Amino acid sequence: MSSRQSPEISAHFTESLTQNDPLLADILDREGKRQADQIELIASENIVSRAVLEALGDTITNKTVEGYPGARYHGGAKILDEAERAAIERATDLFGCKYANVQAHSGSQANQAVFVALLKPGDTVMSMALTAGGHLSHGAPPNMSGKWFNAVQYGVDPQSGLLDYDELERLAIEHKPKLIIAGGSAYPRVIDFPFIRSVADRVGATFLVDMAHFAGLVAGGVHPNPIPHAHIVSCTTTKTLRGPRGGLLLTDDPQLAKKIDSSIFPGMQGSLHPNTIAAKAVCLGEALRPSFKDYAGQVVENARALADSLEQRGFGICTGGTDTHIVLVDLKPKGLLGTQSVNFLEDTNITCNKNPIPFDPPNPKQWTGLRLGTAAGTTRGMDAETFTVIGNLIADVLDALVGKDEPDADVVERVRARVAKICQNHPTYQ
Ligand code: DSN
Repeated sequence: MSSRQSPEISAHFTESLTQNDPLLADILDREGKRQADQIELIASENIVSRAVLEALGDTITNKTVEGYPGARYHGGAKILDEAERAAIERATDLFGCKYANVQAHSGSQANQAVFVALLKPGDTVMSMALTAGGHLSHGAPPNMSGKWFNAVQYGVDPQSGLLDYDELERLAIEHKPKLIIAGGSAYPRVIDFPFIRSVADRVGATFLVDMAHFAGLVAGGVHPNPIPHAHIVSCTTTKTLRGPRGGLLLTDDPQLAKKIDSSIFPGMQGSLHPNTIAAKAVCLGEALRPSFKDYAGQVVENARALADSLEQRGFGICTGGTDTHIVLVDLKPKGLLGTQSVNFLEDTNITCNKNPIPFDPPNPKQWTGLRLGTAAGTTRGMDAETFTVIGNLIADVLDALVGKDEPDADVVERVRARVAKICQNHPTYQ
């Protein structure tokens, strides 16, 4: 039987993005090229597999569904149930826990769901301060978590830069928080989960570990797993886990699992994002493969090589090194600021972000740190030797900036050419 569809309807199903929307096609094309041509050092970024991209762009995105597998509010969900069950099963296998909720649209929403599940507005939570390496959604003043809850924040030791466990214990005893959160965005060291759990038990708090940054390292077996110590673990599937943008919540406790499920839906979210759920299942499947262990180990080895190379060139390295993919570079020994350093590095196609060094002023313009991460470069196959070269290229640009408004053009040109070569030697999707 021949189709009676109008040309317009037919085009809806057949037109490419380039035909349909040249403006957006061009923007996406240029962004793809930018990613291929730049060395990506933003610690929260990674480069997903083609398989994850395929799942993200799949027609499963058309499905609207609320509820949980086997108990949906909409029909036609049986196939999507299989995808969500696969994601749940893989998450629990990978992290060795009993329950997983895979529906959170982001890491921040995963954390918000814990707040909604366990707290009332005004309750006290305790977490690492943003300026010490914590996360916005853990009670930072400009965030809902800091506006609606009484957030007490611990920091790091001024000398070592390491988490100040004495302060954490003292504040917990003084303020009796209902929730204690560990984890953050810019803390490069392993956190003492058993100690914080013991403090939480003493004051009757629930212990949440946000492992958004290091989840892939836990999955790869190169970082301690918080699951045996925390009541709840949240994370993103982005970053070191190398998956789509979205959150996970994990626990061994059936009561907490029930509360988390109701808090995500109907407490906070409506329809889930089926394509993201499918892509989460794909990335979790990838992380279960033996090769992911090699990847995770290489991420940490590369971060240590990067930190060493910068330290040898006279930059400060917060905490003296790293246990993860994160290197927090203190620019104060060079008299530089984060913003100018990021901007000139971007001119050479090296991408990173400015960051406060603990005890920096709150104004981002005065931050004196750079946060670097090795997850994306390692995905492209860059090894420790390459990251030593990258550290020296960063140092070349920044040393050329010391005492000046901009680095010498010949230094920028030379570094840009070297970056181009590294990127060509480590191709991505093309
Ligand atoms: N928290 C932000 C970061 O670490 O860059 C985004 O996930």
